Amino acid sequence: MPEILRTDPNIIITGTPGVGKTTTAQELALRTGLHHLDINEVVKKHNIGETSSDPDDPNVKIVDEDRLLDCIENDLEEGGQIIDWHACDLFPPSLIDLVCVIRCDNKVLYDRLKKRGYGEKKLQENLDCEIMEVLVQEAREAYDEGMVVELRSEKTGDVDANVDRIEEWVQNWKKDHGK
Ligand code: DAT
Repeated sequence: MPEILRTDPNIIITGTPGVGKTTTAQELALRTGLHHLDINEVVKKHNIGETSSDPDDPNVKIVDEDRLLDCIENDLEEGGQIIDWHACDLFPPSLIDLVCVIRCDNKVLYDRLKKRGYGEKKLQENLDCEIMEVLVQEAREAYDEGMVVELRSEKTGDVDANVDRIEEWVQNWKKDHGK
């Protein structure tokens, strides 16, 4: 196995819009000191994607993936990035250490997306995405089985419990890699 030079791991937090990626990533960043790399913000900052014209939908739709990777490659090589995005298979596996797919019950997700002001069509598309386990499959196809974990985020306490788990994993990763 090639030696890993980064001193902190790179973690992907992915899942259907509304499942709780950003909430989890922000809390994890606070607790671990790792950097919350919000890909929506990167895309907007570098103007490398199409954003929705709907002000209630902060998610970026179509992204120039090559340019995105150019923008974040140095950060990934340095390590310690918590990548927050609703897609995951574009990030090179050699630069990724853990993939967390956040999951949410569809009734709960419906209420969250409704609160965000999503219209019926967009709401249904996202609920279908969650039911069909699109992100779980994408993650399992792109990364080694042992790197992918599913975490449910439905109740308030779930965020803390999930972050506890990932924080412990980060500590173990550092020990295992002599960091
Ligand atoms: P995402 O980044 O996946 O789009 P988010 O972190 O913005 O999702 O969360 C969507 C909404 O749901 C937001 O109002 C916070 C809330 N939320 C997320 N996880 C939760 C949980 N485990 N319990 C209660 N509310 C949660």
